[in-house]
Amino acid sequence: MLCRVLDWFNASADSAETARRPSPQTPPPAPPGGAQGIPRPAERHSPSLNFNWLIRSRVRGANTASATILTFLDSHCEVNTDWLQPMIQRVKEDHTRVVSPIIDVISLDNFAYLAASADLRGGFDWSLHFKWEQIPIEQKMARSDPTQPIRTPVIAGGIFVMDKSWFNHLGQYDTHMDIWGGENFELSFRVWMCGGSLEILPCSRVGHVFRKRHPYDFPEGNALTYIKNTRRAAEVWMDEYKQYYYSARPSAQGKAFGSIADRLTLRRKLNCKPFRWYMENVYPELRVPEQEAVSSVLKQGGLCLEALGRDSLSLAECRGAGTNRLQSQKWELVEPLIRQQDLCLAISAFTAGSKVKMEPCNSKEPRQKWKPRGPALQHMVSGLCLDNQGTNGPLVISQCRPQMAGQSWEPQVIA
Ligand SMILES: [Mn+2]
Repeated sequence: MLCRVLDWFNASADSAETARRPSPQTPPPAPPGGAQGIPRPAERHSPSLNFNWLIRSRVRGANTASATILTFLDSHCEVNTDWLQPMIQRVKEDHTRVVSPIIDVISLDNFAYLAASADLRGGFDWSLHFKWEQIPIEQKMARSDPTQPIRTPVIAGGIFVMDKSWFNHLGQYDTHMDIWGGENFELSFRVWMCGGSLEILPCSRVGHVFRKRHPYDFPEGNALTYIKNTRRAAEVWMDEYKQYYYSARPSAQGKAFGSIADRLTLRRKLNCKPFRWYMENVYPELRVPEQEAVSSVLKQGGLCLEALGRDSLSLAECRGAGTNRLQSQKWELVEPLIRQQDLCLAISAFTAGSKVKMEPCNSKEPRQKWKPRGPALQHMVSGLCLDNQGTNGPLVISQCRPQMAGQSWEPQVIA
């Protein structure tokens, strides 16, 4: 069954659509389209006259729909067997859920249907670029049943099921956004922060034709549209975190984005939570870019961790005080790195007992990634903890036992 509703809107939308060549494991973002089961508006809208026709057409479709649950789809998709019931069921149980199917890949070249991976969710980086990502390992381990819904920080685009009164209550769409792009962020932030939730339901599968090209390969006009739309999402919803969006996308600064007064009013009226809440509860995996470095000493017993060259890490008498602290005892904990000037704490191998040394910092290097675990410092990939072995012998990583003195590192900020 082809979902061919409002497809003349989308015929033009497609020329501006996101599009990497997808592999079945990592399908690219699905841009938006029309709403299903909705009569076509009587008059045709010319894109040159109505720049926001796509988003507006979705709102018009939603207003016209007589059902209590709305299903939004792109025109260039094909639904799979029994795709709709599982999503409707989830919304019936809780009307604040916004439910998306797994989006399979329909080949652009031959319309072949390729199953997408069933353990991906929607994520993004600070430039508000959508990406599919693996479910965090803890959530993956907690899944006892592959049919369980997958909580997702954002939805890919315009394919979802939502209660109509909830859609209206939450303010439909930001109709001052142009054409398409970025509205999935605005909707996703709004749903989470204003009391709802977003999920991908593995029992439901919808195929989608992804385009080959990336939106930023397109002429400037499309990039500007994307900037305007994401800027509106950032300005209305991201609070102080919008600074990271502007750092990641400096070209957005100073670009016009229209008035957001009505959306800010909506946010106040709905009493939505701050973006900090979203960061802490919905998407803690999104790392805040390098925080301002704070120098600390790492204390164990009465001694301080000291680095004298790359291969000489040891505990030594704490020397100096405040800003006069010995340079070799000053550390900056900027997750995931533990750094001293340009060198970072790194393991030499991933097995217990491996020595720890200093090497030039590289936040992408798995051997350099650490996180606090109680008083201990845990190497993120091996799961082992920084250990002095209680003998002030060479520093190694060993099985985490944070209560052991040799694994207790108390960072003390240097005033
Ligand atoms: Mn699409």
